[in-house]
Amino acid sequence: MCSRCVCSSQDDSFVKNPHLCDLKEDHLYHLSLNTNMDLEEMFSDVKFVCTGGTANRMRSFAEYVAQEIGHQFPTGVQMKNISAPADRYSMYKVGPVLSVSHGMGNPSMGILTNELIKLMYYAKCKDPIFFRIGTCGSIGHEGGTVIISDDCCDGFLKTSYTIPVLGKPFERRAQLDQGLIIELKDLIDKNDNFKVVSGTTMCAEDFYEGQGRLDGPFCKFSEEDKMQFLYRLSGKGIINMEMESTAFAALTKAAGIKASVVCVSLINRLKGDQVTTPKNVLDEWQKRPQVLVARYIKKNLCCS
Ligand code: R2B
Repeated sequence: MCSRCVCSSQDDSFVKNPHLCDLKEDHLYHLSLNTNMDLEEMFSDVKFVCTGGTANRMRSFAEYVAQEIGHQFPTGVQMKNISAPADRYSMYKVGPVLSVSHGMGNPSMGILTNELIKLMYYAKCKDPIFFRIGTCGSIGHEGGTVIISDDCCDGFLKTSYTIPVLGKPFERRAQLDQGLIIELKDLIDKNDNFKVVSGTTMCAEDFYEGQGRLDGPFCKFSEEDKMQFLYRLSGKGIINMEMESTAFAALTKAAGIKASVVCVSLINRLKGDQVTTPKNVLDEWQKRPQVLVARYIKKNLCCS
């Protein structure tokens, strides 16, 4: 049996792949980490894994969380992008918090989530909680509204994540932790300068036609078709659209890891397609999901 053996995979193991035993070493290539490193020493204290679209946002989240939890880096040590050599994702570690960029779309999110799950396994992390702190378009809520996904579906409105595997569709249920949603909602403060709502999230495979936008280079449907579609979604309890939730929810669920998706709406899609809000306002809005998730981390730090 190798030191990382998962042949005897207990049900509570994050990974469920006996082939991993055949690897002499495992390279988490996109994170620039491998099992020749002491991953346990480097990461076993991680309790919260926060992912978000862009490298800059996740760097500022790491700085913000450091402030919020009062994390001091040892003298002479600076927060650094651990995954910089791979030049794909950015990853920062602030005590028990990992802040990682996931790029855009399910394929990018899927690669990252697979490697993060293996990292949790190799590092022997205990009960980590994953968050996606993102942006989205909402259906019926104004820009700046924070949306907690209580379920997610794909563009065919199936509550699963389906990818072709060996030439055939392979489907996994995309499910988010319901308890975590309640805990996050409990952290809403009446003095917050933003609204928080929850509902189902549609995860599109595309930003333009895939989200019923009329402003892409190609479009074969009318404004009326688009509005009918948006109202159909709304009738099914779908309140926002983004592009990463199903991969994130399905893979974390398969690993037995609690996960939540908290996004800020950049636009009410019932009113248009283009995001025209000034950058400084968008920047302030993007901090809102971070505020809620940092509050959760702070509250649960002591008992984690
Ligand atoms: C929301 O914003 C990005 C597209 O602009 C994408 O990552 C998403 O899900």
